[in-house]
Amino acid sequence: MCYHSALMMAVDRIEELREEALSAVASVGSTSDLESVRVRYLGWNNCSAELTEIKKGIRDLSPEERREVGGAANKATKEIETALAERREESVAVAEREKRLSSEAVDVTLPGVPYPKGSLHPSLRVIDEVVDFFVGLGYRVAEGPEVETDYYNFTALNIPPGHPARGMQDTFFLDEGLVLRTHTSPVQIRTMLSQEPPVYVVCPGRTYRRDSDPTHTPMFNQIEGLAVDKGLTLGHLKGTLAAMARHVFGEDVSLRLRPSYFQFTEPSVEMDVSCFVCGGSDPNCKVCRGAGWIEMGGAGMVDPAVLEEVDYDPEEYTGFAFGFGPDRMAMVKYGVPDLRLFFEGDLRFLQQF
Ligand code: FA5
Repeated sequence: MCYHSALMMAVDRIEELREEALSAVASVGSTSDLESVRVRYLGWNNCSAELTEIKKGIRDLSPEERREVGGAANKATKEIETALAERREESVAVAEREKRLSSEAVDVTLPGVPYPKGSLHPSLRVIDEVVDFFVGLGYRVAEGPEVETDYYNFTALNIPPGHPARGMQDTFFLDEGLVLRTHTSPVQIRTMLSQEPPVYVVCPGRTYRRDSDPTHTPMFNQIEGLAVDKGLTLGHLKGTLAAMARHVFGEDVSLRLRPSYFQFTEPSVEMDVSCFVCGGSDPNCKVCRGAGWIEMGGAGMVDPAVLEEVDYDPEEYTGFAFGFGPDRMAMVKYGVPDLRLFFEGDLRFLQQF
């Protein structure tokens, strides 16, 4: 064999071994297989590999042959070592990732963390029932601001500055001319100023007075109602309120109107419902305390002075208005002895409803 073909065979064989080794490295599936490939192609201790054998034979070659075969063998060895190192790193990274995945695994079959379920506040339940009733009759829901001007809260309701009726509602005064509204009646004025009659609105909302005892809290809810139309009478007021009381307290209750006084209604009445617990038969009844009647709120025919204030013609239109305390209604309905419990935010109390 001539010098050139022997040299070419050795170089070709090195190239073959390099390719074989690289594809073996690329296809191994475990670190132990990787080690076998290394031993097979690069040898280990006494275990010689073909490439190492070729390298050993280099010393018997002429200087030119040595350079060529040695260069090819060193290059192949380096490439195989690099490929082996890369695969080893890869497999370490894969192993680490697998370890992390299994240690951080989430058991999707475990039950979730339950969120505590809330319940409707007793006052809100009554407000919803009353509002639903009036919406069913065709009333619209109207709202107004809790920080109110003196004009809407008092003056427009026929309670001018200095009038003794202002003293009946212990007021929280804010800046000049502003108050925390003491009732929802200012919404009557805002509604009438914003539209022409006929008016049928129901206005739930928070109100404020400097009060605190078992039946009075500084913040409480009211529900106002206002109807202005041609030919409305006290009879319409009584019929409407009686139907509302039956809706909230049950079919057997009846309504009683007592003469009263409000600066913005004339005549004015106080409305009571018959006791739905004892019907007046139990002198020791916890709800009506033997009276047979439970007070619900104030009402009356809209005073002509108020209609004039909002530019409605009192000769053409009449109206009735009413204002209940839904917190007091809830107290009676659910038998709660102290109104202050409603606003302390104690979950043990609120979860009972
Ligand atoms: C008024 O506030 C009138 N605006 C009601 C009204 C409207 C009359 C329309 C005529 C026409 P009074 O001050 O009586 O009225 O309050 C009405 C209801 O609010 C009371 O019956 C009571 O149920 C409730 N209330 C009043 N003050 C408190 C308080 N501090 N805590 C809880 N409820 C209260």
